[in-house]
Amino acid sequence: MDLFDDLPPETALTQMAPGAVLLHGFAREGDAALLQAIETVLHLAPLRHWQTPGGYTMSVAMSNCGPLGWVSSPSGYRYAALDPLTNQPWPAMPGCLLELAQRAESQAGYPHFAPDACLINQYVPGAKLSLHQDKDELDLRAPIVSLSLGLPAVFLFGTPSRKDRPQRWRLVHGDVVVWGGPARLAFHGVTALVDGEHTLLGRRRLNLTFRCVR
Ligand code: MD3
Ligand code: FE
Repeated sequence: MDLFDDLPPETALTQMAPGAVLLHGFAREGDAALLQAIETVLHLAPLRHWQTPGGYTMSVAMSNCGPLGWVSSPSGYRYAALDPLTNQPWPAMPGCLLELAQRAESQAGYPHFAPDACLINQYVPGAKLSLHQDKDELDLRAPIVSLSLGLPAVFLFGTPSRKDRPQRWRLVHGDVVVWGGPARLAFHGVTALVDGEHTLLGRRRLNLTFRCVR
């Protein structure tokens, strides 16, 4: 049996590196419903700019849904069950988002997993994310699924060594990437968002990452 047997014909798939699979336009269909679900979450847990332990304010605005959320403060990063802004639990992960993440995972050839955190990143023109690793999740065997919506971004994708020069990939509206196996600890980042206008999202990009934290 071939991994690609049950793909709908319109799903193009690129292996970016061992363990990293790009599903081109996987979420384009139904994008308006996904966006509506995201906006409902953001109404309850507004986007905010975290302070970093290094004393900077991040240019990317962030929020979360699901049982755990990623939070940052001058004293460090962590996953937390309560939103420090509202002191309330993070909003539940909408069913359409969870289903999308799980479908993407099986399309990419990974077994099922149950993400307990979904980070929501918003980029406006000029916002960027410096090269980093995501390694605060307990089970590093579980892949991370990422969903890109809105303006295109240049994604930097390196190796587990910071010294290696990263590859550059353009991620566009509806792209979904599954990062697991040897790609899970790769250094990665996003270059400064170029201004533009997206028909559905306007002058911004949203990126959601689904993770197994505990
Ligand atoms: C590769 N977000 O939230 S998504 C992040 O576009 C983050 O907002 C970026 O990096 C964004 O931590 C990139 C793609 C991504 C996410 C996590 C990864 C790629 C990854 C973890 C390991 C390897
Ligand atoms: Fe990351």
